[in-house]
Amino acid sequence: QVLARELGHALPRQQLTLVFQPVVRLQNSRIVKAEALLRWQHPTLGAVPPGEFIPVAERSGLINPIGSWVLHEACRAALAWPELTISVNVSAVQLLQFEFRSTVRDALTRSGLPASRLELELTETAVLYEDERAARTLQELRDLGVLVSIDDFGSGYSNLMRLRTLPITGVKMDRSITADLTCPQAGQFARALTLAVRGITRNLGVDLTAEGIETPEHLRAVQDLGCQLGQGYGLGRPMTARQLSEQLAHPS
Ligand code: G
Ligand code: G
Ligand code: MN
Ligand code: NA
Repeated sequence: QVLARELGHALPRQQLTLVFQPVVRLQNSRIVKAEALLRWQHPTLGAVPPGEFIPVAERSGLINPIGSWVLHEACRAALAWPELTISVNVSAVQLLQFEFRSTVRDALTRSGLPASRLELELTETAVLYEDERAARTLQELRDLGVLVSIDDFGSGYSNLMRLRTLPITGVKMDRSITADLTCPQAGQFARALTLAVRGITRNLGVDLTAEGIETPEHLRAVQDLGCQLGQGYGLGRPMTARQLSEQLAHPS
């Protein structure tokens, strides 16, 4: 309740900010995308993790104004990085909202960002449940020209057939699978799963991103399994827009 009340003031009081985490092409270590991640700094509660306040925002409906702000801010920030695609997380509540498509169109028009440089990340559960409606909504978004990826794939009830029927442009494999790759017990299954998803995404002509790359061993494993893109603390932490600009100017 405290969170819900305080979250209602977060936007007008300018307590929300975005950080950006690089997504890297594994072949050449180049940054090709940045994922926008929301942060809430409250004067007395401190930094509230998104894992805590996003569900509150979803239940209260605040996710819609907040999500709209995120889209506008992310598109605006992306203007500074002409070579990058900007990825924005979208929750099921937003996706199923009637105005969502016009919110996206608005963010593009007002920022001037080309639609092809915006990627929306939808979690599996958001798009895999409400079949017909979700597929139609996704197609409408694709018609705007934006990219659409399934986020956290492999963390829930993954449906491989849905990958074929949904109009998506990418799959982001959940970090739990990357973590399993270097585990003695779980490793074998995780490798088989990664190869299967790699085969399917290649067949569909969509991107595959391995999430949660934390160690050189993770990096090696996902490269060996043919993942094109990678993301994780080992490749780049979430950072401010200024820090990302610096990193792009001076790749280390
Ligand atoms: O940044 P962090 O790892 O703490 O994020 C935790 C969760 O919050 C992740 O599932 C992430 O996708 C989600 N998240 C972060 N930023 C946003 C946002 O702007 N909108 C939505 N809907 N979810 C977000
Ligand atoms: O659900 P989604 O994939 O959007 O969640 C993104 C969240 O994952 C971000 O909050 C980000 O901070 C976190 N994250 C990014 N890279 C790593 C990583 O290598 N390890 C862990 N544990 N979390 C990560
Ligand atoms: Mn994400
Ligand atoms: Na994810």
